[in-house]
Amino acid sequence: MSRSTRFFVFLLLMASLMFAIHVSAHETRDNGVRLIHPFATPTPPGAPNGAAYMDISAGESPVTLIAASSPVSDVVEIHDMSMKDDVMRMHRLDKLEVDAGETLKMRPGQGKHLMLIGLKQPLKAGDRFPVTLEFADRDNITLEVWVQEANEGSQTADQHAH
Ligand SMILES: [Cu+2]
Repeated sequence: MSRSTRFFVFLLLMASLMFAIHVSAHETRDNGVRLIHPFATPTPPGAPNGAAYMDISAGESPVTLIAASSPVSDVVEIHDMSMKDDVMRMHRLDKLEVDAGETLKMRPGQGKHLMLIGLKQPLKAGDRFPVTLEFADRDNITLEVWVQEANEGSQTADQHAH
């Protein structure tokens, strides 16, 4: 292969790699925070609530999430889960703090999540919808959330958040 052919092949490889990353995962970077692969799990028809997950990666300063909202539900609350009397329960948090240099991974069934309360329609795999995050220490950020099965969304986030 000539030098220029090799370079062309290299460019093609890079382009296809970037395309592959682009179609399988997404993230938003803003002012020292990375919001990696926001996703929500599908809901059955008539389900009142849904849940959304993402990785929040803080840069040189901490990140404090204080509220969220979305057009798909009446309310969005920050939730955590805990065991009480052998039953897993959810409770609302006033805020969610991520220390500088740390990454918080939200995963289905594992604790922290955004609760979409009062869904206006079922969430179907393949749908996308916006969520706006409100922070104590920075401007609001609006993200696109992808509706994916729990396994698919979690695996994609894990691969992306290295
Ligand atoms: Cu919840």
